[in-house]
Amino acid sequence: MKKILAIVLACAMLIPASVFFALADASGVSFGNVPHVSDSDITVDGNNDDPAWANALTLQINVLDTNDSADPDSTTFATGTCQLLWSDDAIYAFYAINDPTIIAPDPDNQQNSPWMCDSVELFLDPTNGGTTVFQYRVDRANFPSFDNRIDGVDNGLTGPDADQCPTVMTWASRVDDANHMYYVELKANTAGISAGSKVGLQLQINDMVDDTNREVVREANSQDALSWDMTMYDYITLDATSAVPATTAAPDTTAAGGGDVAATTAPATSPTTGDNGIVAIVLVAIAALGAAVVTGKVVARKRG
Ligand SMILES: [Ca+2]
Ligand SMILES: [Ca+2]
Repeated sequence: MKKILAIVLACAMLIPASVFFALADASGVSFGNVPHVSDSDITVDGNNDDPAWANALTLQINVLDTNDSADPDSTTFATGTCQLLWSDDAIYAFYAINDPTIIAPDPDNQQNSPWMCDSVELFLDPTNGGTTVFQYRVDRANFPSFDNRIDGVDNGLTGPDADQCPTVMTWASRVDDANHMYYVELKANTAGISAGSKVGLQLQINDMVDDTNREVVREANSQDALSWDMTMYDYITLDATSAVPATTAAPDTTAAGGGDVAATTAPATSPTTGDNGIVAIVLVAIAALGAAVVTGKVVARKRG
């Protein structure tokens, strides 16, 4: 028995570290819990003043992608936040982006290479399975585009000329050029999700710094996953807790026939952040066991 164990361990030591991470890829670690809304709670108008937004999970987008950026040493690039909510058939995202270089989107780029426009992207893997991902993009001029990988197959870019974006998303952007800000509110139709679902997630800012050069900025994640590295995504957890603040009527202390009854709002339970460290340790342990008998696969990367 000891001899068999020694052989197994010896074989495991010969397996490159990348294989361990490839095996750990499929599940990732949690960005945190996302609270629930009804579709009627959110008006997609480019403003996050719907009350539920106050209780959304908020992630920072502030890590420069040094592989895809024109200047991987840049220290001045767009950064921002993304708030997240979910309903029974969609993921909602609200982006607030500070972009120091205001570049009007080029119409040809919008149609053919929309990632070369100041824009935000949301990548969703509804099953966190690492093979099927939906990409939703809106630029600062409110131009949408959509792409996907179904079982790893690229089905091509969808833009408004194809009149297909409204079938998969609802979007609205708002620009505040005076403060170098723009905002995008997005409803990304996402079939099959329910409370408890783990949804693979990637966030991206495309920051044009001039007409032809782009900086790419993403959220911090456990494996430095980039846009289409879907086997390496971390995930959000969909929580049944309502994001809508409960409204309670204040007691009427005035005499009969008296004044107005004021309504007050109580905050819903704040979303919690997952314990990435513990999960990562468990995943690495599981991957190490699996690595002895399973070989990793090479994932082709395509940037967009
Ligand atoms: Ca709104
Ligand atoms: Ca820019």
